[in-house]
Amino acid sequence: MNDKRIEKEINSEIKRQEETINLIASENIISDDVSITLGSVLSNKYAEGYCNKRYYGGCNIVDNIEEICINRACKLFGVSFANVQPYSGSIANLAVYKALLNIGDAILGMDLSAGGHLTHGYKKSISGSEYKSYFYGLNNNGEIDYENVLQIAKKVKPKLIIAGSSTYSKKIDFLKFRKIANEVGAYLLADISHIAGLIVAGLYQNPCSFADVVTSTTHKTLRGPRGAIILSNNDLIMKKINNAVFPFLQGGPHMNTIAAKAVCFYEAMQKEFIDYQKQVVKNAYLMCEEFKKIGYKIVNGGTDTHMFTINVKEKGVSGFEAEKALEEVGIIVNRNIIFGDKNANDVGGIRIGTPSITTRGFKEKEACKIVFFIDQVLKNIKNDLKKQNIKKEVKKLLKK
Ligand code: DSN
Repeated sequence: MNDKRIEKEINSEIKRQEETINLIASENIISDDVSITLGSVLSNKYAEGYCNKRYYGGCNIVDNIEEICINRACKLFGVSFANVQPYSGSIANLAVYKALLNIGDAILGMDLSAGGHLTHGYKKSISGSEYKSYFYGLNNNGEIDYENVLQIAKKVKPKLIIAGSSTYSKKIDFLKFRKIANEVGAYLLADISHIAGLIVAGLYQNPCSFADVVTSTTHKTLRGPRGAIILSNNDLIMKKINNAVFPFLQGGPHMNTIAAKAVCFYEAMQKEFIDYQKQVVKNAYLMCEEFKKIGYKIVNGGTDTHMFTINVKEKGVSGFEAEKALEEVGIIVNRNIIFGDKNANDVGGIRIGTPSITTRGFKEKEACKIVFFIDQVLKNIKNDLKKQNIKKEVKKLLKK
């Protein structure tokens, strides 16, 4: 590479990823095939528009690629229509709002502090500034209280209800959400960004037959490139969504990413992918149960998925302190707002996810060791010598 400065940074990032245990629930490690596709000549091509209706010449090959990608997405999730162009999950959600709502319409999503996403109505996001956003939270057990969601929905009469979360580790009952949406005459959007891989593997209810629209990113449990998709069985809704994605929100689709999404979907159709997802869930469950055994409180009471959030505030440590101290020993997590936190800059949880370590081949034994390391760090947050020793242990585990 001629650009030595960027080459150096990339090499440092390779080393950082190799030498740390990554527990960020929304990250994963792409395959070489996805990586090669992302860096391919497809990056050179402009293709504004949709298959066979482009605003540029020379699109016959990328038309094939987008068609393959759409067909695979439809097959994988069991839907009739897919838009594979969204650059990100945020854009995918905005496209749904643009397609189904008028500015000022009411939407109902999960509260940010309960695990909702910024694009589910947070006031500082366009989803909260342009639409009238209302929220449902969790009950005292940290679970979704569907009766309460229904009561709120009856009161605020949303035009759209969003079922989905960035941290909720128990299973969401999408059918119950459908019934609530029916009762109040709302559209139902299922945002499956975190759990898409689990759904494909049959480990989580597939909302595609209940929700009017489903959005997902492709880079979390699905283990593909950064980007998103929008799925639906409704022809009319999908036409509006296509117009919302292009030309309303986006310009030229990133054809290299669309091809990489197609490769990701191919990989997700293989048997090994199901085995991988089973191990992801097994590792998360085991780690979560280990944390419980040694006295940690799990925010949603447990996990049925690839992630969970532990309450570190109860142990006298802030989320920020925990994140920082764990990074010092080579364990990467993200601090997380938990119910009852008053200030987003001083949060009491850390979120732990297993997609990345499982791609690396970690199983039960390694998962248990990681819990032990985390507990030791949190108990010795100010003890540098102890942390140095744990860092050595982390390195040893990564070398195996
Ligand atoms: N940033 C993603 C996550 O970490 O869950 C959501 O956008």
